Amino acid sequence: MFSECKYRSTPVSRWVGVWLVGLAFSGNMSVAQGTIFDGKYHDVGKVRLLITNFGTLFPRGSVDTEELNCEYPPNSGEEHISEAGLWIGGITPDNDTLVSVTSSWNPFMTDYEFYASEEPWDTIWVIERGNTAHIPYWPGPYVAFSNQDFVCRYSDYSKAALANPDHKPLYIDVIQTSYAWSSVLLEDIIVLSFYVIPTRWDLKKVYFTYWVVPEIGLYCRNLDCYRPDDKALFYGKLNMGVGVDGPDGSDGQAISPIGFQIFPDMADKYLAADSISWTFKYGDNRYGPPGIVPRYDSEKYRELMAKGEIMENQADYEGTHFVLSFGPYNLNVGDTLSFKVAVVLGEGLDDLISNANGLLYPTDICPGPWGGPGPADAAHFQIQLFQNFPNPVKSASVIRYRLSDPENVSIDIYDATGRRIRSLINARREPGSHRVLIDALEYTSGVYFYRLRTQSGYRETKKMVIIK
Ligand SMILES: [Ca+2]
Ligand SMILES: [Ca+2]
Ligand SMILES: [Ca+2]
Repeated sequence: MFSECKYRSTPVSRWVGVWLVGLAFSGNMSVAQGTIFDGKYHDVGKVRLLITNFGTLFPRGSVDTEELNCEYPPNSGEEHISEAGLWIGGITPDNDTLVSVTSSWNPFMTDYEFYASEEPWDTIWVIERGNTAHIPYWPGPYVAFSNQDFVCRYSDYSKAALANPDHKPLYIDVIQTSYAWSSVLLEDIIVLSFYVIPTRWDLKKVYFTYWVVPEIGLYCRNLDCYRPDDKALFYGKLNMGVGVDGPDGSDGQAISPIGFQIFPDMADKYLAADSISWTFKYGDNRYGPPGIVPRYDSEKYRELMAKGEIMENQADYEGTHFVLSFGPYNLNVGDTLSFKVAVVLGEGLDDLISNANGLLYPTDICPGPWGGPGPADAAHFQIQLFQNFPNPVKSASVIRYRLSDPENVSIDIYDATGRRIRSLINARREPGSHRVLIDALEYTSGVYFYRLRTQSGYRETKKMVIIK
């Protein structure tokens, strides 16, 4: 339906406007009136990756496009992504189990659940290193972190999303930033950061999933020619699912597989892997579009949890899609949960893994998004002590807290009788998010309390349970 559009003629912002025209062709103009669909390419490193302002790595409706969604290396003509995006599931105060899905295509044209608002600025912002932007929903000036930062926002309750008759929203905002670098160290990687913000309800048992349909190989107009010979592998220590192209097929054998690493920010990076599950060929129909497979929210929610399993690697090159999930968290209004997804490529699987390994110690090469206070924290700028995760504690756990100003803070541990048994910190800290590690080896099994105290007079106590 988009064959008359010539995308190649204009750089970065080529799809603004074009997609509005496309909507008219799709007959959906009334649904999304005023919403501007935006798609831009990260193109400063070796990965040329499409980002959209509704959360997918695939352009809406443009199955006929001649553009690649993720080309690597440059000018190779090798495609790596058919589609990818988010599922976010949780339980509302009314005990509805809902999943909101970023989607870009399905045969019924009804399942879009995230859209930008109708504000004219709710497109993809492009900010280059050294530059600052004033983005209406960003707390304070946005300062670019990478050579090419993209920032956008989408919601599952925006006017266009609510126009979808099949959709019941969780009422969440997602602010998405993505980063691309031109330096040799990071040119094979794009990092996406997601800040998930509940706006109406305190949500229980919230799971987060990144879904991926890798279709890897020399690009061909007929999608079926490279669909059938890919498979998926999981690298648990790297929090990474990888799509690999088989040696056969009319698409040749791609130079690079494609890896997706998921990093929950709420937990310590080493604990995060414990909460991550992985499955491939989710749902009953392995070729169905992720927006509708599985069809119902309750089924999607089960797949979000992936039944708590880490699946075996896929044995055969027969086509694949996979999900990386983590959770659950109770996410209250006023909380922001953030996590990152790194899209990693390389000159072959060994090089890809080497690139992904670099990100396990990201502060060496990649300060900022991993190490520092998150911007969404600043959006809810208040002192707060969070429930330790995981809890109960079997081996290790993380206590996270947040400060609004630089000040002296202490966190002490008390036993069930109220006796102070340990001081975790007593030091000056900067504004933003901080973490303290709990090692269960240092405690006997039982109930404990931890108390945050600040110089400014803030006090908060929470309970944790050690079970060994
Ligand atoms: Ca839904
Ligand atoms: Ca293939
Ligand atoms: Ca192949």
